[in-house]
Amino acid sequence: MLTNFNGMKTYNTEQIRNVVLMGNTKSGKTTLAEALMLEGKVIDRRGTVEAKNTVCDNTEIEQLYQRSIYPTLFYSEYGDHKINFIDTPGSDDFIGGLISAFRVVDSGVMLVNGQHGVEVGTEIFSRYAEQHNIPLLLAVSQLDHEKANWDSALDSLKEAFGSKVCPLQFPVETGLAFNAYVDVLKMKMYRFKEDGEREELDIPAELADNAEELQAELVERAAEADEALMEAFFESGTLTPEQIVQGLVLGFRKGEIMPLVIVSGKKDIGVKRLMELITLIAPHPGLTSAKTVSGEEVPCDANGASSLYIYKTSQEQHLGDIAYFRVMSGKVSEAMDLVNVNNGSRERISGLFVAAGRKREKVTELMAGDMGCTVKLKNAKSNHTLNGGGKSWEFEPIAFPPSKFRTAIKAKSDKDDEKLGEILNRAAAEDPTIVVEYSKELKQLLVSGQGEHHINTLKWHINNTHKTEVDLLTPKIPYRETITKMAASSYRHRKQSGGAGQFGEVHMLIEPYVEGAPENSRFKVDGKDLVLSIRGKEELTMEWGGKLVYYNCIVGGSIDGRFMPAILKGIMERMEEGPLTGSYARDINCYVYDGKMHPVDSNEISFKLAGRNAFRDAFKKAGPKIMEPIYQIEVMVPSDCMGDVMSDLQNRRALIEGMSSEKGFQVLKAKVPLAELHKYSTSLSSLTSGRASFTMELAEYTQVPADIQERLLQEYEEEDKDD
Ligand SMILES: Nc1nc2c(ncn2[C@@H]2O[C@H](COP(=O)(O)OP(=O)(O)OP(=O)(O)O)[C@@H](O)[C@H]2O)c(=O)[nH]1
Ligand SMILES: [Mg+2]
Repeated sequence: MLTNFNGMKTYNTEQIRNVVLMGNTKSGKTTLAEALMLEGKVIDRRGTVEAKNTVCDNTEIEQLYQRSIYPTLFYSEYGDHKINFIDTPGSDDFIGGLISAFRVVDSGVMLVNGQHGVEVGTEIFSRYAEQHNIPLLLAVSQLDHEKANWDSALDSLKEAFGSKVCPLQFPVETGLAFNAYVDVLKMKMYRFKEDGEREELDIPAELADNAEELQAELVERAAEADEALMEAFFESGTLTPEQIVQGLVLGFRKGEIMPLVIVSGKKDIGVKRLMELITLIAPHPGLTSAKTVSGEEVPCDANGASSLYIYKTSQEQHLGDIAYFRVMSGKVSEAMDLVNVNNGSRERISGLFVAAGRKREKVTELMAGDMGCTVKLKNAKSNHTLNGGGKSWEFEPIAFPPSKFRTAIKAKSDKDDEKLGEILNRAAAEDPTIVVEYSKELKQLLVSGQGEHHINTLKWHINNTHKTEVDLLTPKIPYRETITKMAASSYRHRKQSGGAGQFGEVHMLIEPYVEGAPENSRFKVDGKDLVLSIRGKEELTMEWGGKLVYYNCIVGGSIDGRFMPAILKGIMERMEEGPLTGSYARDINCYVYDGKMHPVDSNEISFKLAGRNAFRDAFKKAGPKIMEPIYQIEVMVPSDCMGDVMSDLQNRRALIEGMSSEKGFQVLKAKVPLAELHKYSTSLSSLTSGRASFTMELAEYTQVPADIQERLLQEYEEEDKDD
């Protein structure tokens, strides 16, 4: 059905365009992709999302949910050009696909649903595009929908992007009767018949004023893009069509103009024109260069050394791993030998393909700037660079946004533990926004991702593709323990059972460690002055943050020097398993200043235990407190949901730090304890019908409130009893 591939030409760099299709979920990207491929005769029939037969939503899970989850490479041909597109998911949960696409495209088409205008996805994704210097063409879709509203969609775009928005078209009518638009670059009207055939017509009199007004606006915007054009405009009062395009090209590439067009993928309206405009306005890859980790700029030049960059890998039955790449420099051809700079492995390009979803066509050569895929590489992952010509270029890795949702995961049956680890590692290699880690501290296997839906998709795969049952559990909170004041204690460990006994006695004093504070040697213990003479000092940085400073203040040989490391070992055991709740302890100065030995029974074990217990006792007397991780969060909320989001945050012990407004959204900054953030992305989504988004980052550790400390202490005691 979708196999009607025509013989593929080899396209030169200048004939190629690389474009990402992006936009809020359900804006119609995947549907538009079908129309783009039909126009380019890559397919001979359009599939639909509902019929589960589109090129881009080609996995079982995408068809199940009727939405895109992975970035999908496809191409179309227009005139002498080949346009490589990447259809991306519109849900924030799968943002990884869009971020990786940004690394290999040179421009983007942002679809905006004509029923809703700017949505949260439009807003978030355009911010990312700006960060990645990807210029955007705006395309209003679904104007054939009965609820479509062109005027309000246009207003919302102007509100979001200001004067950058530059309409090249407007619809004649919207809603069910939508079948025509006016193009103010061509100054023609285009009407589409039921069978998709396009008629070019003169602009009717009643639309002439509107068309002229928009054209005048367009001319001005084009003139502003360049001084020479501005002069030409002042001289003649207008610009020629070629000059307008020239201005559009310049303004677009500088990110100052966002041309606005109309498309309907479902009705195949404006699709050919969109391709034409892409070939006219969007930059070809030869105009770009890419940076390597060592800061070298590598121009995208077909005459350079061969180099390709893998931005995605996926797995298909019978085929194994497929690596999707962009040719960064030179030419890549079949049977070429390249070296993977990231791991030194030699790779042969045994099959070279262009791809439209799962449909691949074999080609012999791809030029700099083109995109394709290959199979059977030995050891290649996304972010890897493969070079020829003895080059050691390593292109900068894609920086993915930090995770927003974290859960603990466990195989239902213990025998599946190892298999689960393998599945997760593979999933993380295919989708780098999945982060897997085993927490020694929490004794849990944790997976993090961009949202609950993201993680549920992963769970679906584990269950369905890998036939492994798992449970998702609430992750434990990595509390920390520390002390607030000085305390001293002594502990005698003695054991006399049968043969050799055990004996060790340790006197110690602990106090809070404060970065940069002067060293203390005078203390008051039980009302008496205690002056320590510091003989040795060891400053240890804890793996989990914070310090332990271990002072040897033994005088007169009350404890032999050879036992000091054993005492430290005992203390470290309790640092690792804090005396209050078993969490990691941090930021303590510990002075060992006295003790006793037994000529026969003292050994390392005895001093380790004495040190361990003396530390525990001192800790409990030293105003101990439990610290919890606090995250800095930034929530982007549509103004009408602000109240609900605020009160929800207040129930989560949040400290609201500020609010600002940005392009029709409110940006809320707050500090929130991690313990209150479990499934926050899910709650936020339901409070705002998916119109909000947020980021979170560890900010600091602060003391938990007294009632919570009390509860945690009790819980630990109960647990201890169970043991
Ligand atoms: N009326 C109308 N409906 C459309 C049009 N394009 C897409 N749709 C419908 O809108 C829904 C979403 O379309 P998709 O193509 O899956 O949208 P998407 O942007 O790929 O969505 P995600 O993959 O979730 O990001 C489907 O039910 C389509 O049939 C259009 O031009 N007009
Ligand atoms: Mg889609």
